[in-house]
Amino acid sequence: MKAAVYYEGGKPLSVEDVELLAPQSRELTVRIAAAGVCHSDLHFIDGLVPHPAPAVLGHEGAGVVEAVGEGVTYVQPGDHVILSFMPACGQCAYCIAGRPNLCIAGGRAAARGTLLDGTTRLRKNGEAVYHMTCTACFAERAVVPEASVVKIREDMPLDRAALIGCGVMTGVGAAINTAKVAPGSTVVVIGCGGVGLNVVQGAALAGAAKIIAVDVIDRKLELAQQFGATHVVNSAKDDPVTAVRGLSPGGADYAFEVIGRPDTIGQAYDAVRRGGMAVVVGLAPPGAEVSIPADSLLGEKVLTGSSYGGARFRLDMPKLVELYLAGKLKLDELISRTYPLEGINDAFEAMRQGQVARSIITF
Ligand code: PAD
Ligand code: ZN
Repeated sequence: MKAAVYYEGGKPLSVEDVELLAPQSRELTVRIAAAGVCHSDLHFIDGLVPHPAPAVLGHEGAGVVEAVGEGVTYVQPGDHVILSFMPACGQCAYCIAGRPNLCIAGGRAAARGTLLDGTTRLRKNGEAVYHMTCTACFAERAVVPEASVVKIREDMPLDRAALIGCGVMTGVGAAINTAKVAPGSTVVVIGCGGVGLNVVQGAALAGAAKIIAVDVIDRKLELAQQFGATHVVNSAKDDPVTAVRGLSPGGADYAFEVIGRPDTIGQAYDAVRRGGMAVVVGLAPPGAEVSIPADSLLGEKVLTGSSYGGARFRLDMPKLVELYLAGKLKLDELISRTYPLEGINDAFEAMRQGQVARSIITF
């Protein structure tokens, strides 16, 4: 089958034939319908974050179950699924506590680039090829753990469903699950790309009164207004913290950093009021550090991260499908461009240049 293979950071992906083995116990094969292009993949491609290599990247996907391995009970061939990039084991303390986004076994598999059993189903010339986050969906097919799929309604378009697999769940979930944005509150979102736009729409869904979008590209700010932003700040021109304090004296109730940079994490923290909450969604490179004025902590500010929107996948993703089908969640507006797999490096270049909200690869 055709897949986009990552060989090393700093080099483009290589679209070539790789071999996909049959699913083993508690695994299944998904025929990928569409895969979203997320900045987390780009961090690996640009060499900012390491990944075992060679590997098939892609973690925002949806498709149709084609075959199931022994012991699979949750789905059968023909079922439509969204891939979850955290294969929650269901047995560790985090899973039991209702925080499967922090699953120990899933996190370990992702770090190794293997499936849950520590091995891979991808081969090139007989040699192992790694799977990003057990999903590896920049490929015509993927073998994934049963724990990596969320079954959805068959009338949900699969290209829209793919976006829920990362950007939408991460962004909307950061607002609704992690911050629990309260109706009437003031929210700042710094970085309005594919994920940040979903923080904006998550805050709007939660009933925020003021949503201040911050980006360095005017086109992103226009998009943010489409997704529910009430005010915009181009931080290449204006200091965002001063602008937020002008719009919301004392600071915002919540601020989200959706880029992955220490300086913008600092802006998010500075933009919230005493007792407010700053939420980091962006993935910073290993070793990056942020510092905050220690005395500000006595103002009871909260600085936290949000991983995968604090989601409980099989509960939250079908709800996002329902919201879309009810006309209450914007997904069509997110898809700026559609590329074939062969165009995947162009899709990442468009992301680097800030030209798109989201691009999808369709098969
Ligand atoms: P994207 O490239 O679509 O969006 C990034 C946005 O940030 C763009 O609109 C940029 O113009 C804007 N930007 C860049 N620099 C600045 C700056 N200095 N000030 C203001 N705006 C700026 O990326 P994305 O939305 O796909 O991903 C965003 C981050 O979220 C990225 O770090 C990714 O790895 C991370 C992520 N985290 C999770 C999670 O579970 N926490 C999941 C998915 C993605
Ligand atoms: Zn992602």
